[in-house]
Amino acid sequence: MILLHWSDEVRAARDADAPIVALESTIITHGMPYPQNLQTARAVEDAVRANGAVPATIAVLDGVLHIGLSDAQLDALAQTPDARKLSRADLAACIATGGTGATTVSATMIAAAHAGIAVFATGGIGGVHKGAETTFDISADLQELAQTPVTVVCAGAKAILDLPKTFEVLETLGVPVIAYGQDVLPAFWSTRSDLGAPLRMDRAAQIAAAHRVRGALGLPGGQLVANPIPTTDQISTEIMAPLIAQATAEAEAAGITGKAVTPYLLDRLYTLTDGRSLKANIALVLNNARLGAEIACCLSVRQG
Ligand code: PSU
Ligand code: MN
Repeated sequence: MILLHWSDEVRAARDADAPIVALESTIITHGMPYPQNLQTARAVEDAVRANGAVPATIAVLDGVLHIGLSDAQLDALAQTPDARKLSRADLAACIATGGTGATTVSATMIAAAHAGIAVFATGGIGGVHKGAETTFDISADLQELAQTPVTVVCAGAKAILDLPKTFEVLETLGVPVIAYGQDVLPAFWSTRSDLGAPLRMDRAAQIAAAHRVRGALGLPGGQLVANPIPTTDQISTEIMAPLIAQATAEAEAAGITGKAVTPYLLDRLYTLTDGRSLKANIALVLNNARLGAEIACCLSVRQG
């Protein structure tokens, strides 16, 4: 059974033990409109390369799990909005039935770990949705962080979520949450939330070292690195909070549930902010790609 297909660039990096950074594809198909999604995907790959690592964008195309996409494949995927949105629950089924799907954080972590890639950069992870006490809507991303040994670089949990509950669950699951260079957790579009960071690290080498120690201790699960959006690109929580409340109320009134919730909210916020939320989203993903590459470079240095 052929499960994995490696792109030439990623295979060469793997064979040379060069640093690799995994990238997800749901952000391309369900997180941003075309053509900004394609431009961003390319720019993110270039940001990884510019910082000394090789990007491996992950997706399932016609039943094959791709570790690294060609530019033509990236282009085609960016124009396949009906690609499935794959998490741990449906990754195998999509491969088995010859389907095409984009990988969320959980499915990308599984693919990365399977391929031996330790670092993964994205925008924001999924988490506990507002109102989860009645809907039970909690992203599979959180459980994945508890069981799959990949260091995930994000800009915090998406601020459409209930951030206090999201970080409580991560604490319960024993997931290290590391704020990069500051004492508070970032809030995706904004550099700061009002939540203190459980851990703080100021250098990529420290994050890589912690990843290694977890491996040496035989701990399952990954690390979550919360890297604040660059200040010049942020949108303050004062501006975002009422718009998020409005989008959330609209989603509820429209009866949006399950996998459709996150894409619906992101799309509404794009409109409500006149495109500013997308600009910020692009800036923070690029920023995470750079830090992911730095961490991957630290990890690929042989230990004596
Ligand atoms: N971050 C973004 N845009 C996105 C996502 C994350 O900036 O579209 C995606 C990720 O793939 C994440 C998913 O895993 O949203 C979470 O979806 P859900 O809330 O349905 O678990
Ligand atoms: Mn959900």
